[in-house]
Amino acid sequence: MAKSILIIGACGQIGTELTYALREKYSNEQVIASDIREGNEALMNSGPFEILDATNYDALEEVIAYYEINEVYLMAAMLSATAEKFPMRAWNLNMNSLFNVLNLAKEKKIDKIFWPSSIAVFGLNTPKNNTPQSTVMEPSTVYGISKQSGERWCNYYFTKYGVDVRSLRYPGLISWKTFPGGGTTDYAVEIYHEALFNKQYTCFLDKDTRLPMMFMDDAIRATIAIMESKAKKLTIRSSYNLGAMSFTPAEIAESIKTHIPDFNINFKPDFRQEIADSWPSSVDDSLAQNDWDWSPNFDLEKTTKTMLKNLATKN
Ligand code: AKB
Repeated sequence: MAKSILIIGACGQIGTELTYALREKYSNEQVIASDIREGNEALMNSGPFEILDATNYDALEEVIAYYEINEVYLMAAMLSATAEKFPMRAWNLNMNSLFNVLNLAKEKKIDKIFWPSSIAVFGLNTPKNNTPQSTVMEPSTVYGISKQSGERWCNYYFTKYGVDVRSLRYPGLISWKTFPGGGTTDYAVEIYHEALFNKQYTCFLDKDTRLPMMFMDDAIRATIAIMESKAKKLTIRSSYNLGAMSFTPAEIAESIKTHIPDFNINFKPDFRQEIADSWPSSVDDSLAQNDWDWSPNFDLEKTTKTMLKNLATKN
């Protein structure tokens, strides 16, 4: 049977670029985009789209049957900063959507699932530098708790029911096509927009807050790579650590200043500082490197150059 892919949360920061990438790789008709609301014009015009609430099992089952879907990428989630404001809504969205997809796979209505986890699964007692794949995990945010629980459920469904679920612990993701929404690492996208158009940015994290980050092209490449890996190569069915670069707000500002010398940054940490302080500074992704040959293409310098160039021509 030809591959038929459903992307849930296709209008978000990752979903948008994943939809474009998968449509390019396969065909527009083979990749069904879905979200709770419509996305930008380019996405809406690039292939089939369904309004879909992933917490509604029946609606999800209907779309899967109609398009004869065999692979699902579940990208809908409430991110760390917003989830702190709406804990129960975040828990319901992040967990129920995952259970719906896992149960559809358990009932053999789909063959393969991608579900994103995050560096938010770690907490204050986790080793901060080069954080191992398996270590202390005591997340202190609603989002982190939902991602850690989700990882355990993914592993459980794989072990008990043979569900082919694959997952990555994304670091902060930097992109120019779509804004992130409600995350703690969003500053690393905002800063490029503000530097380019206002030459001034007030950062909501402190200047020395070092976090793992990744350019979106690398994240999309990793996502497709793990989905295309042979099942027998995958030794982790909870979620893989995934790394590319780590930097502080002061360092990204310096990198921007090499292109925009009169850019000025100041720092006014808010409630997101506490979230960032509980996360790793860098992660050890050697299992991803060994199991499915992961290696990133973008460092901070290349990210800055690409972001500024594309934002300048886009607007
Ligand atoms: C967030 O900041 O909440 C996300 C993440 C690191 O998972 N970008």
